[in-house]
Amino acid sequence: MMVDLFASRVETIRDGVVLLRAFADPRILLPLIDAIASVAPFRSMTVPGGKSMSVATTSCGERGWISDARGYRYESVDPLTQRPWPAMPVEFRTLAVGAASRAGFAGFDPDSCLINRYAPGARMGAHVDKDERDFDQPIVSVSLGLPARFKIADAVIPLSDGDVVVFGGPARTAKHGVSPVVAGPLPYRFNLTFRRAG
Ligand code: MD3
Ligand code: FE
Repeated sequence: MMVDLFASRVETIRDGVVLLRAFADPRILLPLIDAIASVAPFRSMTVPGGKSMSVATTSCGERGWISDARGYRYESVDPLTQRPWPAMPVEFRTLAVGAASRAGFAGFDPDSCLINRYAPGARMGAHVDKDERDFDQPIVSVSLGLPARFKIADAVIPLSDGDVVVFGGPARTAKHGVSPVVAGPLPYRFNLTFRRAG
């Protein structure tokens, strides 16, 4: 077997959950998020029950995740602007494909990047991601800004600025959520979620 010089940077939390600490560079990613949000603004989506999410979202790539009174789905046109979602920056794609590959998922081909913005107090309740077509492709999550406590099944993963987590295999359909974000020296926590949706 080939010697993996970067093996110490890869931590397996449980089967299918791989953590890459400080894998992403916020100085590169945050200005790109601002550029995307200037075209497709952050908004609080309404969930089918009628409440609005505490997390503000936007998307880039071929497909964007949306929620409204009719349910959750992916669409190629942003319902807010009636325009296609902004293209996925090549820096985003390179990061996501590289992280997946480091975690053992060769050939990840994301067509969607959901951008979640958490102000202090915002949270994401426990749920399963099941609006995608192909559960063989992993999900790559990039945390930026304020830290957060990420919960998956019975595990809690503290995530900080620049941490990347890859979820695949048996973890792909696991229940997960994010505890309320605590105020700190930065205004927000951002999470980039790369998926193969279609
Ligand atoms: C584990 N977002 O947008 S990303 C979501 O931090 C979502 O904003 C969280 O859960 C956030 O759906 C977590 C990490 C994540 C995404 C999808 C998963 C973890 C997952 C699917 C299966 C298992
Ligand atoms: Fe999720």
